[in-house]
Amino acid sequence: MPDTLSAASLRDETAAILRQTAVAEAEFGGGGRSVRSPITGEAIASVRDSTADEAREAIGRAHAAFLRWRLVPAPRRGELVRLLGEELRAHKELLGRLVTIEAGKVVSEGLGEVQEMIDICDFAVGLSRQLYGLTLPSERADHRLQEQWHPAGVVGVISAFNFPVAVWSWNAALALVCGDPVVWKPSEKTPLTALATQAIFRKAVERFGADAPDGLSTVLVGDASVGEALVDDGRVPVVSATGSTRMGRAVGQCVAARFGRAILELGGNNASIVTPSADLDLTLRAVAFGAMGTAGQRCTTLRRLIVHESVHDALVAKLKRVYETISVGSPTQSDALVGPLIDRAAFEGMQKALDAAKAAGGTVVGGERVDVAGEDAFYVRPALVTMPAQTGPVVEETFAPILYVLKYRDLDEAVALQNGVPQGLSSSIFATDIREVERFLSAAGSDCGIANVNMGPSGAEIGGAFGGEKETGGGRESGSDAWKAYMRRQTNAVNYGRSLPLAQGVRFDV
Ligand code: UN1
Repeated sequence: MPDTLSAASLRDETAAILRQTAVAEAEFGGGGRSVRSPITGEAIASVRDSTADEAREAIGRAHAAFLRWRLVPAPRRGELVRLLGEELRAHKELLGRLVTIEAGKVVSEGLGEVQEMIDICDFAVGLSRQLYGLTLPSERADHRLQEQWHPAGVVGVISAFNFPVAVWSWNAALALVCGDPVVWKPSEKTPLTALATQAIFRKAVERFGADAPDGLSTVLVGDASVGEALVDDGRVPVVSATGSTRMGRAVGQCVAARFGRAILELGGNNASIVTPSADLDLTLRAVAFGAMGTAGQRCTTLRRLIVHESVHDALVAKLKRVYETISVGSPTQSDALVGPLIDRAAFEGMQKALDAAKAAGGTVVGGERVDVAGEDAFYVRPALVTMPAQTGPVVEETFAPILYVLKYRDLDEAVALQNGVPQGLSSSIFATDIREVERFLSAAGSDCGIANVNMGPSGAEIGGAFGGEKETGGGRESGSDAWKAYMRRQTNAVNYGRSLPLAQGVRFDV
């Protein structure tokens, strides 16, 4: 392994970043959980796990914070989020670098993740003056109907390694302006970026002043027992969970059993349809980013390419060349476009899926391990797999850079293939024929929460609602009116007259 990739330098750099963001020394050294950088696979810090009891105490503090924070005017709450956005701007390079070190993202994606946090803060600041309800006509004389949105309570956030900080910010920025404290359990694989984010949040709180109660934001590093404490606690009315469908099914059922609200953002098995009218050069570039960006480790990664038979062979030939030449390497040591997989399990999962694809008649290009930094780092050449049918691993989400290519004859068949998997997060069509585009976007088209045109399924902006249907869980986060999930709706009927007419003409004269 070259010296420049040694863990010592990554460990030193990590410690320097954490100190500069004012994370206490004790928080990242001497704990029982060792944190590894996927860049080299070696330990860069060790953190202490919270216990389930500590989690319950933290929820108690967050609930006490809620009782005060809900009374702070929403635009003033927005001021805290504005300051958070400012602190994130000031720390963009440092936090982006830490995302690269801890999650293995290439440099521009590490920075892009922090930009996404800044964007949602800006969005939430504006939102803090727009948490509006409706006024509705009443059927009764001298009556008025209205709805108001009130803070819901503590929001639990469970996030995954692949967007180690942005997903927290989608939830936290909205929750905070909505009047809700946040208790966050980050992925066990990426606690350091969470600790740094929390330290950055503390800076915003210090500048904000005394009306920010303690316990507005808490990070709980720990295993499933910490997640369970969040999920089971009646003082946490909203739980937002990002991760596998298996995890989400368990979380959703527990939260539902106590009549809490779960916002679930689970697996994706996203497809793009390439039609005969597609601009193939643009398609090629979009497919490359969609399928290989973030080393295939986005929920929105392009995993299935459904190509019209008239353009299939030409596009596959071009794609093969891109797959054979795409740069795979260390995100800190090169300007490679594809960084490492998160760990050995991810690599093994990828190999298993490729074996299953071959057994189902698939032809595989790529997929082999690339030695960049020794045996504890898992770099792979992305895999392009032409499949005879949508069977076997094609209907599952494998969190790795595998793109399955399928052939179709008419658009109905393509849409049926696109919709023919259990997941329903994101999708796209490449077409310049407006009829085909509109059919894809119609009620009989894509069944996903996101449906794009002439771009891949990944890389969403924060302004739209983010999430998907079916096994993706149905939750919506980020933009549009996703904020409503963080508040409780109250309908008010107000009688300003002297008589008491009853609705529906009911009479009850005493
Ligand atoms: C995820 O992979 O969990 O749309 C979220 C995108 C990003 C978010 C992905 N803005 O690809």
